[in-house]
Amino acid sequence: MSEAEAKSEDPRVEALHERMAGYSLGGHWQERQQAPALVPHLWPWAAIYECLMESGEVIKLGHVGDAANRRTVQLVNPAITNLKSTTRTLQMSIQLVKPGENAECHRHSAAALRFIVESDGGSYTNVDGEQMLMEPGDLVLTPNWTWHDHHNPSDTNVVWLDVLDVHLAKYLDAMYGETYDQGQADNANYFEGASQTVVYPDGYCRLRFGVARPPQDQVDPRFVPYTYKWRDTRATLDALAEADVSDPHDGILLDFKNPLTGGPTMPTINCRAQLLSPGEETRPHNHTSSTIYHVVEGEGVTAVGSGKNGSRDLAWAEKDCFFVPSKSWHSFKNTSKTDPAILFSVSDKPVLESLGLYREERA
Ligand code: 1HN
Repeated sequence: MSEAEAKSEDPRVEALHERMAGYSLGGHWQERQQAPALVPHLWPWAAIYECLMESGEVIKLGHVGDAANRRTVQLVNPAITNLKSTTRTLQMSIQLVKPGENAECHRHSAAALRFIVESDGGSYTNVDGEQMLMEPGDLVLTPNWTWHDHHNPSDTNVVWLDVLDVHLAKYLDAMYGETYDQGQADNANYFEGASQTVVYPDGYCRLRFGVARPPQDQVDPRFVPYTYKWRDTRATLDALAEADVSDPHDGILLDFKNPLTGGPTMPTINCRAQLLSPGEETRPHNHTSSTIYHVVEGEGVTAVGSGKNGSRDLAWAEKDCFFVPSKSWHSFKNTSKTDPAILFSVSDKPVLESLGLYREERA
């Protein structure tokens, strides 16, 4: 119904509207405010990096209770700058930890992951006691309610992408958290400090939750701390490219599966890596999940087109980040004739699927 039709000349209808408003009631036929449609967008790495490095000069990394308890530059969808949010559900930010710095320990209901962009391999995140070393391309999971603190004992910067489902958790009024000292206050072995001690060495999770593992496990399989090494992911992409096992809409496509359930990476966030062969052009598709991409290597164009969200050709190069909204038709082109292009991406697909809201259309 159009606005003109909804507005009545009839004084009884106007009076009804007023009376209903007084009771906090509304009529189905009345106008309402629509949430703005999210727009496709590309954040060039040069702009992100320039601001991140500047933040390294002027923002001092604070304690865990401070606003600057992490030094991250956040990707903001231009349609919802007031929310400082990348998508309706997810936040992608880029974090810098300088040599000698530590980001203190906390945990929260929101699930988080890190995808490493720049590191000499000497930095690590401690997740529930495991020292997870960070090398470029590694994916480190910090599922809901796992303790995590970040450490850079090396002499070069470490830079990574943070992805959290904070906006979904906030929308559901389910965001909560605590700092390590609060969480340990009633623990007999109370450890007064801002960091966890390292209990498990790097790689423990891949053994502990590997294909040979204890038969009766007490852990909740949906929330296991885990690291996927880029050397393994890259080798799989290359092997499949060699075997030519390609998806018409996404090229060579890998899901980062939960190691125990075989389901999505985490209950609210799915991660993928995809390889587009030199010169490859994919067919368009659209789906109700929305996706944030990061270019691991190569260059190309993602054509995003849909009436409501506008139409854009997002031309990307190494390390750029870009967003494709829900229900937007999109296709990829690797513009190099000689080199593969590799994208890492995160989406809220598991949320849509688990609620029966996932739908895909393919051309
Ligand atoms: C958070 O806890 C981290 O632990 C990074 O490193 C980014 C963005 C929003 C909310 C919490 C971290 C975050 C965050």
